[in-house]
Amino acid sequence: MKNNLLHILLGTLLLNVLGCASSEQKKDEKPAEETTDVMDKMEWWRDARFGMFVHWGPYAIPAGEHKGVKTDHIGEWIMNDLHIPIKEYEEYSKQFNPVDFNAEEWAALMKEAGMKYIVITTKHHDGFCLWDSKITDYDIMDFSPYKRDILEELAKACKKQGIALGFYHSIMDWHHPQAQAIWEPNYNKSRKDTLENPEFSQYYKNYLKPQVKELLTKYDGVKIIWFDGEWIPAYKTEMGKEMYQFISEINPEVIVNNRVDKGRQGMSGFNAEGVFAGDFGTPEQEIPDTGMPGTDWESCMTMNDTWGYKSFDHNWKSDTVLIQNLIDIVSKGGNFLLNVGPTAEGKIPAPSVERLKAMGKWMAKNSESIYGSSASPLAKPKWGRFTQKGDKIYAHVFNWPENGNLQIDKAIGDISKAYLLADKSSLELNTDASFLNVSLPETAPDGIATVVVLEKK
Ligand code: FHN
Repeated sequence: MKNNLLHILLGTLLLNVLGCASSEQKKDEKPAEETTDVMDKMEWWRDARFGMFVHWGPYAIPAGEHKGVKTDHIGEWIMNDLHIPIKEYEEYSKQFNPVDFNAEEWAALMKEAGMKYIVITTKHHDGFCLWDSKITDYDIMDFSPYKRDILEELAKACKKQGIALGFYHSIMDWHHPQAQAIWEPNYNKSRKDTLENPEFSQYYKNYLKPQVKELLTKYDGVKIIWFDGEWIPAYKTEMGKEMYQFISEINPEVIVNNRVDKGRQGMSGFNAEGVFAGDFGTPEQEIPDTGMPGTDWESCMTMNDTWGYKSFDHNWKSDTVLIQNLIDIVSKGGNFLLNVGPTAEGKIPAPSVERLKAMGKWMAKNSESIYGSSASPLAKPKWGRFTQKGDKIYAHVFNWPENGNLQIDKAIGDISKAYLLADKSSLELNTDASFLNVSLPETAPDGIATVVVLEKK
């Protein structure tokens, strides 16, 4: 994040106090100068702006329905929500055989959509691992009939397409006996009645950390570790700070989200007051109204209402909403991590593919206003959003003015020329007492978002 110098200083302080280092994120801090290597690791991520989130595991088999009961919650939570005992859920894991999975197709689709990175669930809360883990047999190689390392295939395909590789990893684990909480099926009830599994620290030390190390060392080019499930009471802030430091020692270039620690404030995803580890904030299913100046952040969002595949969730967001969400997020200085939930066979659902292709079509003409762009210098106009890069300000027009006159706040400063990004056709400019006015064509060349480039003098 941008206020990293301060973070490094605070991190060093923490190192002394806690015996561990941490790059942390604190709300409302002012950006500091960017001068160290630790900051540089964020550069590519800030330029990228758009990535794919993938939630995939055995929960794609029930696809939201178990023994005739449909869950009204998100698909990947079915084990917990419908109280499926471990042995019964394992039957799904034993059947998980995604014969149609094609890493090259996924990577090509990401590229076509204009996405620059992927974050895939290596293990979600159900505990099933999508790679050949040496630390457990509850994985795709040893437990399922598939016998192919999904992460390895994706790592290769993404490298070929220039897509950066990121791994989601759940701290909470409903399958591991030392991690389960008291409310979960199969919890050893003879233990003390507590919300915290008394053996959690062993799981942390002997399972969670070794798995993270395995993920970071087994695959080529891992750029992001994206934690989740950090809210469980047994996971402590000291563990989060130690985990952050552990990762930095293995590879200081790896970017870690703020859910490695305990600071996340609900769905807004930013850190509460205090000193917490993590390189960026993670608003979930929402876009902060005014962004978060001086802080790196990424909104993660579903295309329908579930992360993991649910056969009966058809509540898809439109192309317009998704494209405008991407622009809105970039105009506030954030990244967009857009989710797909592949089927049990390994296919990205057709409605997701259609939407990604539509986003790709828009990006093919307009990505200059997205990649490497930063937050708008001006407040949100009624007609759309601004982004900026170098001496250019990009006006994204969502609502085409009926009189063909785009009014821009004069606070924008001196503008020498204006043109449409998609075809470079130039636009007339004039200034009156209140506004800079740009004369637009009668009808919007792009009904979702037409980009007008405004070049500063
Ligand atoms: O419980 C998870 C949920 O299943 C999903 O993975 C999302 C993605 O950010 N995170 C959690 C809730 O915060």
